[in-house]
Amino acid sequence: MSDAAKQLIGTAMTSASVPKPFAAYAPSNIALSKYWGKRDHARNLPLNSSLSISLADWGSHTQVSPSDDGQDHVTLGGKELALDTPFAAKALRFADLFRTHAASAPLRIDTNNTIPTAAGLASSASGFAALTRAICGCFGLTETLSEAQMSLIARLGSGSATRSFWHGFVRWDKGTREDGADSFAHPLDLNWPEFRIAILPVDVGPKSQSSRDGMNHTVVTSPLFNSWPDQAEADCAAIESAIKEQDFETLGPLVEANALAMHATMQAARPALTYLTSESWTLLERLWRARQDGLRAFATMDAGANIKLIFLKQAATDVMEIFPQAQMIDPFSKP
Ligand code: 2P0
Repeated sequence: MSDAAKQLIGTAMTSASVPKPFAAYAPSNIALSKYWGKRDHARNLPLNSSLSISLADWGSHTQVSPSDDGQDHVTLGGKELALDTPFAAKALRFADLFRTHAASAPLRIDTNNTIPTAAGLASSASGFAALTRAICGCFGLTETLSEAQMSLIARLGSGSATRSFWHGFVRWDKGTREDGADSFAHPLDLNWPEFRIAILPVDVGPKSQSSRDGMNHTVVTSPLFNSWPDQAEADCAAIESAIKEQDFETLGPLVEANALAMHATMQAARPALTYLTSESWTLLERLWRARQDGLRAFATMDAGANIKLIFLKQAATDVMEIFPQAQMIDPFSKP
């Protein structure tokens, strides 16, 4: 069966120019309505739509250039990586999608992440989005391919990368086509300057299980997963409406409920999968107690132990007092 992303690349590469160095940036993102479960593994096609907020200047800077010694090179944070390390191998496998049409193009891929290591946030979303932009720029395709088309292509690297092409709120429509032609993201195109995010780091080490494996294990073994895709689709629509109305009192509870429902599907998997640790739950309990005392902040959690809070600017002082370790992000600040 044909693949829409590969077809797009193939068509675009017929007008590729001689490779030249090109640097790109993409922000990381946090899903407010989660992507959890695939209908197609090879294409990272999701079972449900999702909606995220981008993390402004927390993301990935990637430069792709023609290599001057005939060999591929991959660096991360200024350090040259062996080409068989997972990061280098994944980046080159992705670059190969383009190079099947320009086979003799050895490349240098230099990536620097600006996400504080202490925040413990995975960067595959910003990494594959920045890599897609930089490869397209290197081959002179930035006029040929739209942002939406690049979002569709980045999906082949990592699902969450689909949402990392814009600042602010971004929705990834699941699409229904088998070739993935209608599964890409678009920005909601609205400003909400008071909107804030705080990261509460819990465990900044590598994940116990990759989200890719965790997702698949949940889909295959969790008896609670059956109810997830419809619920997630409904949550995504309701969360989009609440954002458009800038109705935080509706948005916050929906975001928290969506994250807890995703984690419930994992806990019901056989054997159970849990990314949340006792420290995560302690923080959630502290949040819930603070909410009873009037704090207007809500939590979301991904495939890791860290807690992320959403709130409005007026709650920032209280959030910092209750959670002094919070790392604050202003997603609509101008970079
Ligand atoms: C999300 N996560 O919507 C969800 C919530 C984790 C929990 O997208 O297999 O690394 O590369 O498509 O994008 C993490 O999954 O998975 C993720 P692949 P990805 O942000």
